[in-house]
Amino acid sequence: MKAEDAWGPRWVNCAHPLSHEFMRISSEKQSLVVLAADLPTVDGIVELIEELGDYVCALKTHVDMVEGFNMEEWRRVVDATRSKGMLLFEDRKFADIGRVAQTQMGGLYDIRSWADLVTSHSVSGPDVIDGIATAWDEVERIGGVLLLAQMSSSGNLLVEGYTESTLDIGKASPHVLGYIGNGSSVSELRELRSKVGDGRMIWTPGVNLSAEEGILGQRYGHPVEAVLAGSDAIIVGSGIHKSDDPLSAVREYASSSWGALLER
Ligand code: 5BU
Repeated sequence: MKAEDAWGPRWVNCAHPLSHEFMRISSEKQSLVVLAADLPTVDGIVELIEELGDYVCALKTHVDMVEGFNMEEWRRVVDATRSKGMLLFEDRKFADIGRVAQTQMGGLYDIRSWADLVTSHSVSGPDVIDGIATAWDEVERIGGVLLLAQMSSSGNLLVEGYTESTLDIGKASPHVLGYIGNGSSVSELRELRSKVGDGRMIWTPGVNLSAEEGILGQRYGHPVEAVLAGSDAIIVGSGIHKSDDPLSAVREYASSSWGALLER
């Protein structure tokens, strides 16, 4: 199916080129799955990519979880991700002043050189986005920022007024591809979508086909309901990599999320 037919108004109204890249990949793979590869070794992550990559649109990493990190080893993750035709998404959650965020895009992990997408808080104001974008400019790469408008963790402080201010910051920047919306609450997601409109994406963690509650305050909702409420990507970690049969699990997340998009 052609991406523009599946995605309708989102295809027409999103401006960021990587949003179209994501929509194109999703239509090819018939999946809205972003895999949260929360594993401590490069070997483990590469294995996951090779086993599941055909059903995954973007690989979400926490690079600072990897034990004994070195860039040469990390290249294996980057290469495997590319060979499976996925975007690479570092869930860094930047939150500092612009200049420091710019520097943090380099350094040991050199996120600017391999990540297509990163997350950022908006708590420090809009300049954090410019800092991130400047770092991508330095290496002549295009990247997109997902701002945390909501979170899935219980008791988080991203209350309604904060969410609205975050959307104002996002609207003002061409680097903001979209927002993180809370998958554990259909009503919050619906509300978020009505405020965001069609011009930005909403990507959603806190979704699981079976678990109701995660560990340490993680909350879950159903991925199909999240997509029907306006989410464009389901971010799934343990629902897939902790499953007894990760391949069957990823297929199930892929087909149910894709079906929900078509229904929407
Ligand atoms: P899980 O195993 O599906 O619960 O993993 C969820 C992933 O999404 C994990 O990597 C978190 O860092 C990430 N996440 C989240 O769970 N909730 C949020 O609000 C944000 C990110 Br932002």
